[in-house]
Formats: sequence, C-alpha cells, structure tokens
Amino acid sequence: MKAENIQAAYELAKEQYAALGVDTEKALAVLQKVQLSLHCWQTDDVQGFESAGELTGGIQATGNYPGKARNIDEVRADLLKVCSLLPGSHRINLHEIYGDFGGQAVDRDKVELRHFQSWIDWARANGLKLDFNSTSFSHPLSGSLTLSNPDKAIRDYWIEHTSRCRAIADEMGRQLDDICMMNIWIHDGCKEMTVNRMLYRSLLKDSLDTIFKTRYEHMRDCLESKVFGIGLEACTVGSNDFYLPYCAKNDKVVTLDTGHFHPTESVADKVSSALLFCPEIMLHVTRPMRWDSDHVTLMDDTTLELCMEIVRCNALDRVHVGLDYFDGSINRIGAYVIGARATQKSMLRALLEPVAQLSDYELRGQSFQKLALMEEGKSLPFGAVWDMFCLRNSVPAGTDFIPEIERYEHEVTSRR
Ligand code: RNT
Ligand code: ZN
Repeated sequence: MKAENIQAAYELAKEQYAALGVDTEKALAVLQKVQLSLHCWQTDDVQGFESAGELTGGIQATGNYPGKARNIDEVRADLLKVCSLLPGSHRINLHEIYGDFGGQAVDRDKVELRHFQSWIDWARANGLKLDFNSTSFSHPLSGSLTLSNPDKAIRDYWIEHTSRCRAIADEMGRQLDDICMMNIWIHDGCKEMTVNRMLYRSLLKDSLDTIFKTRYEHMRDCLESKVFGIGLEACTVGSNDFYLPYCAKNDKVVTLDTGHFHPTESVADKVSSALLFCPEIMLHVTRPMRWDSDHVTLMDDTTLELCMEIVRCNALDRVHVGLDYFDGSINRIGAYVIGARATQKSMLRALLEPVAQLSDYELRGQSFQKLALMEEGKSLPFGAVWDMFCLRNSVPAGTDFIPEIERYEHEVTSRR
C-alpha cells in the first residue's frame, strides 16, 4: 500500500473517531505497548525437539502442509519471520520440549537452565522477552494422569519437572530483566465414568502446593483449565471450577484459553470476575470449532468481545495476551501471522470503541442510544487506523504481508 494513501485515509478516520470522542493517537499508543506472547509450537505442530513421538494429552494438530520447522534453527528463523510481519514488539512463548538439547536425550525431570540458555541469548539478541510452559504431554509417563496420579513415583516425577521449569522461567525473567509468565497446563483426566474425582483433585492440589513452595521474583505461575481433551472426555481434573478458586486463594494467574469452555460460554464475561479475585489473567487466544480444535484465530465476535471486555475493564495492565492454536493444514507462518494480526486488530477495534459514551448511555438507562452507537461503531474506518499502525511500525499494511509469506515459502520452507 502507498504510504500517502494510508496517511490520507488515516486523517479522515481520525476525524470521524474524534467526533465520537475517540482519540486514535491514544489508541495507537496503547496498542504499541500490547505485547503478544507468541506460541512457538505453531511452527512445528507441537512437536518439539525431544523425539519424533506422537502428540498426546488429548490435543491434536491436524494437517500436513509441507515446510514445518524441524529443528531449533528453523523454529527460530520462522519466529523471526513472523515477528517481522507484526507491528509492535512481542514475546516468545516456549514449551519445555523446545529446549536446546543438542541432540541428547534429556529426560524432563533432568531439564536445566543450560538447555534454555541459548534461547535466552537469542531472545536478548533479537529484543524479545520469553514466556515458558512445563510439558506434561507426549511422554512415556504422561498417561492420563500426571500431577494428580495416585502413583507417587509418577506424581513426583512431574512435580520435579514442573519445579525445574519454574526455576528456568525465573532465570529467563531475571536475565531478560522482565517477568516470565510460566503456564501450567496438564491434560489429567479420564475417558470413562469417573469415581475418584475427589482423590485426583486433592492430589493435584497437593502437588501444586508442593511445587509452589519455592517463591520466585522474576516469574509468575499461570494455571490453565479445560473442559475436556480427546480421549479424556469424562473428567478433567484441572477444570475451571478447580483452578479459579485455586488461583484466587493462592494469588496465582488464571489462564483463560478461549477453546476451553462450553461452546456457548463467554470467555469475555469471565474477565471481570477473575480480575476481582485473581491478580492477573493470561489469555490463550484460539478458535475452537465444534471442539478445542485450535483453528487459526480470527477477528471474530469471540475475539472482539474478549478484547473489548479487557479494554472496558481498563485491565490491559493485568491481562497477558498469549496465542494458542496449531494448524498444520495451511502455510504455518501464514497461519501464525493471520492469527497474531487478527488479535492485534481486535485489540485495536476495542481501543477505538467510544467506551465513555457507551458507558454513560448505559448508566443513564439510554439503551436505544447505546445499542445504536455500538452498531454504528462496527462500520467506522478502523482499517485505516490499523494500516497507519503498520506503516508507523514499518511492517506491511493491508494484504501486503501475503507476498512476503509467499516469498518465505518459496525461498525457505518449501526447501525443507
Ligand atoms: C491444551 C492447552 C495448552 C496447549 C499448549 C501446547 O488444550 O490449550 O495450552 O495448547 O500447552
Ligand atoms: Zn491453551
């Protein structure tokens, strides 16, 4: 797109928004500070560098589009390509199975900082921050129960793994002069009618209590619930009813994955409640289709409502925006960029909402006016503001990122 056209369209849009009391410059300044936590696992269908074993834990990446990253250098190259097409500065979210193991078999209860030192150095060299995740799936001891396993030896194995991950996360945060968000998601559950729910949940509670005994300064613990996983349909030990009170009571960050609730449940509606009782929220923005299918995030109603709710709650400083989808059926870098930009665009739409006026109408009982303004807001020229954001950040505006991804496919991923 031509810079002068973007400029001209932006000036008109700015005026139109100003007439509704919305300052586009302020919206752009706020958006500039919203960092996305980019999930490294979109580059290789959640494979990691441990083995060629299958993905377990009730999650599935479908599709076999050619060109997925096969090693640490390719994952890093792909991540940098993605970042080069996103306005703003962002974070990289690593799973433990993405350690720099140098071809050695490093079991998960033996993982150390040295396996992530090259990631920290790489992040620093590229002006990126890091987030982290323990990995309980895709392992011979994963089974259907990890931290809630009645077998003490298995439970202890995963307690050791998770504890080591926390120490690594703290060091990531310390070395990068930042706070590293460490997410714990475990797939623990049962396929069939379950009798010992109380046992599994009390074991999970005890395991977490043990893990959290060590206090760290440079990392935060985030806990992610789920409705069900494939093959674990009857019971999920770490359900929303389990983690929400656990986080509230223990001052932990609650992770809300937009694919982890019943289809008609609104994740946006959870924001205000969670923030009244938990310190912060970590988001996993994804697009569930019929189940937790992790389709590429789009600027759809769910994503928009979530972003609008965060802005309406004035909670951007307490919400961390992470992505979590994995689509292997289309160009993976393309999928990555579509979802990341869709999330940023949704946040921009939210920041351009005439919230003050809407709130005023609502409090005065002027429901017609509120609904009318909301509806008109949908056709305001937000795209012109988005293009300006891209222009100012020196990244492709509009559809200009499509040929960039085609070029990367031609020159890099198609040769893998
Ligand atoms: C699974 C959870 C979890 C994973 C990642 C890979 O349903 O959403 O966050 O997607 O840890
Ligand atoms: Zn998730």
